Amino acid sequence: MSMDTAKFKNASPMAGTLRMDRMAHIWCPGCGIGSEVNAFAEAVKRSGIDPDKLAVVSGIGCTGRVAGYVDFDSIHTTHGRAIPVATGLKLANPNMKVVVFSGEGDITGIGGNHFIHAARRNMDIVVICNNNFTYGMTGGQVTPTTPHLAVSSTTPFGNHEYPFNLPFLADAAGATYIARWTSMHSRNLIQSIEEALSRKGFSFIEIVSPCTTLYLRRNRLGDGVDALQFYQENAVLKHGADTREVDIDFQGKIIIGKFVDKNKPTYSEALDERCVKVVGDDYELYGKTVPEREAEEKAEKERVAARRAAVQAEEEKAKRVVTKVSAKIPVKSSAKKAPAKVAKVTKASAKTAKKAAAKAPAKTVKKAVAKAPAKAVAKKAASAKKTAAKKIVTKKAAAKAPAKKTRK
Ligand SMILES: Cc1ncc(C[n+]2csc(CCOP(=O)(O)OP(=O)(O)O)c2C)c(N)n1
Ligand code: SF4
Ligand SMILES: [Mg+2]
Repeated sequence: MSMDTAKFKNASPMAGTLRMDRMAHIWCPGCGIGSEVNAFAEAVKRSGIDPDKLAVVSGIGCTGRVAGYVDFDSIHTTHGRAIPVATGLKLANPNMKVVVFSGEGDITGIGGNHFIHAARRNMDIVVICNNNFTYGMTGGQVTPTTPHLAVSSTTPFGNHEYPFNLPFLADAAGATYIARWTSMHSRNLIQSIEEALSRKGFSFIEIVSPCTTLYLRRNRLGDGVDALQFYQENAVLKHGADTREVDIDFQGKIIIGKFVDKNKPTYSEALDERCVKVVGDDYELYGKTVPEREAEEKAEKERVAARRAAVQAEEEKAKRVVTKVSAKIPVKSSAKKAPAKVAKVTKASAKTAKKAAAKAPAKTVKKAVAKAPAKAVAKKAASAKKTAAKKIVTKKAAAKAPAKKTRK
């Protein structure tokens, strides 16, 4: 790594939460995992959790690689075994916040049995599940969540199976916090992860996410931007929705929100309660009685709250600086005078751009739309159309002209 690259990486706002020395990452362009990891890192920062008391566990798969990019203690464990490893970590070190970040194949396919039992026990861990409807890393096979009729490498004629509805599965098994977002809903996702990190019990967050290379391409659903647009248009926010009614159909509406948030003794709390009843108040775990451990937990909670308040104060300060700077930026007098006209022109050019876009080759227009304002898009679309027309003429002429040479 050159000095400049190192400097650039260290200056990243994510330095300290993500391992900048390991960038660039392996995920494909448009894949949802990158933005989810960013949201996770941001949530950890805001939560006030001591990074030394946080562990991240991943299984195997594209999502499983998350463990290698976070700058916390982490384990990249075997396929389907992230939850049992996380359970072991939590039991051995109850003061640790333990997060599982893995794919739906890993967590609910090969690891499905561990998933339902950890939820049933209300194990005090956070499970973040990247649901991209496919086994991304191994070539796009069908998974337990692939929508009915979707194409995968093992269901080339459309999936004949019916998928799991993950929030319902988690709910039926006993999870005490259940939410679903898409990789487009970064703010909600940050908030939700922060909330899950601050509570006790089995928290499950599903993130619907595009696997651009295998799922989208095979189903002819466009690229990462198309997926985000689809999520924006088809996600329906319904906090408290009945988990029985949040199935995902192929290209249907996606119900998002926080569905479940309830209190129930965690596995360790229930164990303590039983043991105190049988052994008496002298019962100890790790050499400490229940009240001693509770006092420790309370003190840690106060430290986390103080750190969280400090982070919030920093953010507020940064916001004030931005507001002050933007207040100083002079506004052009022409922009001040004619807002109505500008709005009209923009509307008109958008219409022209839309018309042109409908006629010109899709790829070129998409690129232009992403980068340029409406007027420029119309121009680009028109020139793309001209080029396309030229090509057709050249092709026709070539077809008419006698072949000079025959290829051997
Ligand atoms: C015991 C075992 N079986 C199968 C595999 C092969 N394998 C590796 S990753 C993977 C699929 C992972 O899918 P998912 O969890 O959905 O993650 P994604 O790649 O989609 O993020 C499979 C089947 C393995 N590594 N170990
Ligand atoms: S194969 Fe799919 S899931 Fe894996 S990195 Fe690429 S887009 Fe993401
Ligand atoms: Mg997957």
